Amino acid sequence: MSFSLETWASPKIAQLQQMLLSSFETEESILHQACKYPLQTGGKRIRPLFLLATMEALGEELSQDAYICATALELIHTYSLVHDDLPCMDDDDFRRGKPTVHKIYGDGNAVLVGDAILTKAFEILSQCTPTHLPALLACIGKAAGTVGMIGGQALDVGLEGKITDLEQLKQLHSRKTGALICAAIDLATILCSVSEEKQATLHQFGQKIGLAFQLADDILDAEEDAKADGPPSFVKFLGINATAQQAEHLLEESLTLLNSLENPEALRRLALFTVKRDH
Ligand code: GRG
Repeated sequence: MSFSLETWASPKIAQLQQMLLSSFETEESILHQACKYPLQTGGKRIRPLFLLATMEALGEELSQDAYICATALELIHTYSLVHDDLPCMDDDDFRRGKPTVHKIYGDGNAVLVGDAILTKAFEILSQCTPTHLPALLACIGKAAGTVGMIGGQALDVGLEGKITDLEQLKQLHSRKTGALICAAIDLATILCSVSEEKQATLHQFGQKIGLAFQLADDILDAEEDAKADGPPSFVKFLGINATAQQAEHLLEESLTLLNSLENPEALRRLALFTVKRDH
């Protein structure tokens, strides 16, 4: 029987959704309602799915710890979107076709919502079994922090100066977008206690597919990004065809890194989706 990514992913997304929302259901309040809003507007859940697919590729059961880490990652991704949409950052009125958090609750409250969702990620992580907890915390903190997502965003807003070459652009996106995707793979290798060699190979996979995700994103946003006053993007630096070629190349390289894994079908299909997606 042929493998369907949708059939594979949908029960996992349902379980994740329940965990994402239950963290804000301990009491009824407008703050909790506002925190649940960006968790209820859809989203591909690609980071959690990468984590779960990597565990499966390594031949491991999807444990409660796996779902806890997957939930924490999605919470961090969600907070970054809430803050990124604010008028002081990207100033977006809509995300996933729905009004952004600040459009509904106001700018200050959207800052609080982002902060609360980020903080919840670490509260939830604390429920992991203690064995791997220090390594899991270090991994997720680093990926979300100054040498990861926030560092990438700082480069994007020009804090360190203008992005003038392709290497700088790669660094920006490897941090801003790639780091959290790579963390999904790294977290799975920590949970599965794999050898250093396997960890390094899968980390390389994560770096390549994380960057490929951004190249695909730039192609999807090509019209917007190509504008002279648009954000620094691969399409702007390379043109659309070369960007697509680079994405394809990264995909091929990343797929070869999965060859020795026990059960890599879902991970392979997720990598393909990352580059070939239409949303
Ligand atoms: C504000 C701290 C802070 C960080 C913001 C990740 C980020 C840094 C901003 C998001 C803006 C953006 C559109 C980045 C490009 C790639 C990206 C992360 C797209 C959104 O991720 P998807 O496609 O979103 O996984 P869904 O909606 O599927 O969850």
